Amino acid sequence: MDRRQLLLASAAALPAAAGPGPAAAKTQAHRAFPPGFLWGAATAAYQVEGGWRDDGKGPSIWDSFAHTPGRIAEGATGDVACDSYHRYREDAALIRRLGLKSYRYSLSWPRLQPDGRGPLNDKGLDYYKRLTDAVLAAGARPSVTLYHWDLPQALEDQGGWPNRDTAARLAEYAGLVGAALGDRIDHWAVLNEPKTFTHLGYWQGAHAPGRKEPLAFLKATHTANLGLAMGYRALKAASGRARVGTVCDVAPMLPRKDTPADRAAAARYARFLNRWFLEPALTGAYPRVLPPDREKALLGWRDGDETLIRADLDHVGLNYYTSWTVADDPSGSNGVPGLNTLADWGTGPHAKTDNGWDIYPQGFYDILVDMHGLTGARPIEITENGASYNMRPDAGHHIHDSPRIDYLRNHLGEVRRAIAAGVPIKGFHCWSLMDNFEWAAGYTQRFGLAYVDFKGDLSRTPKDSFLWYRDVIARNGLG
Ligand code: IFM
Repeated sequence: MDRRQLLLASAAALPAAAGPGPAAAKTQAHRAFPPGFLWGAATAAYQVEGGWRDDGKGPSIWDSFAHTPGRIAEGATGDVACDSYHRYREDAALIRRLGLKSYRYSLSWPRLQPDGRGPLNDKGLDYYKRLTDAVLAAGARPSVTLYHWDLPQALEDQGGWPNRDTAARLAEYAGLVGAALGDRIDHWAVLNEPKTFTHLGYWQGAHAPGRKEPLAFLKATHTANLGLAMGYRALKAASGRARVGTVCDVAPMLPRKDTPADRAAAARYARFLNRWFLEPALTGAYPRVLPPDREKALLGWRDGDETLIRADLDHVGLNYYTSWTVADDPSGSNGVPGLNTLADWGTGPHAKTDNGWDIYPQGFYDILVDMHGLTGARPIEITENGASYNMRPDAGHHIHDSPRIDYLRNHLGEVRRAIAAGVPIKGFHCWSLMDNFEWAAGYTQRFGLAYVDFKGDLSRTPKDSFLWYRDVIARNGLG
């Protein structure tokens, strides 16, 4: 038995949360999920770890961005965040209490490679060994993302994602980490939401590194796709049992008006958002968005990239929150040649979450069925789904977040429907295990199942949604 099997076996000996009795199980059968469904929750390194300069960690673009006045709501930073770097055992206790079957987290690249190249930082590595062992001991499968947006600042200083060399750096990092942690971790994703970190980081400037350069942004998307495929190969070469995929955020694109022009714009934007970071790996080519005669130059495509960019991904992670509305914009004001759209995130006619995102569960089903057409028989996991609701503790220190329960119940219902329609969905990860640093919104938006007392002692308190989700997991279905 290797270390991972040993830890999982001892976790299996723990008392399980009570499941439903036989009568209840019968009436709930129609809401049951497939046996072995991987119920999970997710976090990401910069959003929870803190310890931003501990034990030799180098600065990331998010350290630099958050330390720049005016970038983050209320001047917040991830310097401390949930302090998971020191309190990961408390996180593991939440995992155990929920009965999670899978815990998705990310590795901080600059904690492991402070300058983005060269040998791994032993102390950083030691942290991820301890964290992973705690996750395994809590009974959950580690599901680990290599890159969730915290690029080493040293690599940004050399051009960042628009610089093609960043793909080679990512592959080096992937290989070293795969060799060092492959005894504990099987399930890997190379990237989290390449659409968001390239769009917001290099095109819109709202996220680190805060650049607004549409042409550099297009090159960044190509480097990310090369990095995915090269990182995939490096991980597999380093660890024979690694199952490697990637995580994409996807959304239905709704035409602003029911006109042929807006419908065509929505279809274009769908190719650019939902497929741009999967089709190159799976087919060796980009979906048609850019003018064909300029595509290679705009992306920095070189001969041979059609081979280099391919990766037969073992699984695909999809994140879903809300929908977009898209209008045709022949003026091309967004700066991306051929895209010709105006697009708004989170908009629509439905009720909103506390951060203003439209609640549209039906769109989840629609996009899952749509993406299945591209990903085929590959297992899909929902790697993120959840909602921001900012309820505070009441006098008895209870957090009554019933809107989050409604959100999750309705979205899980759509996942269940997609499974019944034949989409091979193997797991679901709630975003997030606990409240954390919500990027440009700082600590103003709470997505957690557990409340974190950011202004006090950083204690984690299960919300009503936590207890509800624990019961869903215990009965393997919606009640
Ligand atoms: O917090 C983020 C996460 O890092 C990536 N997906 C969306 C979440 C909510 O905005």
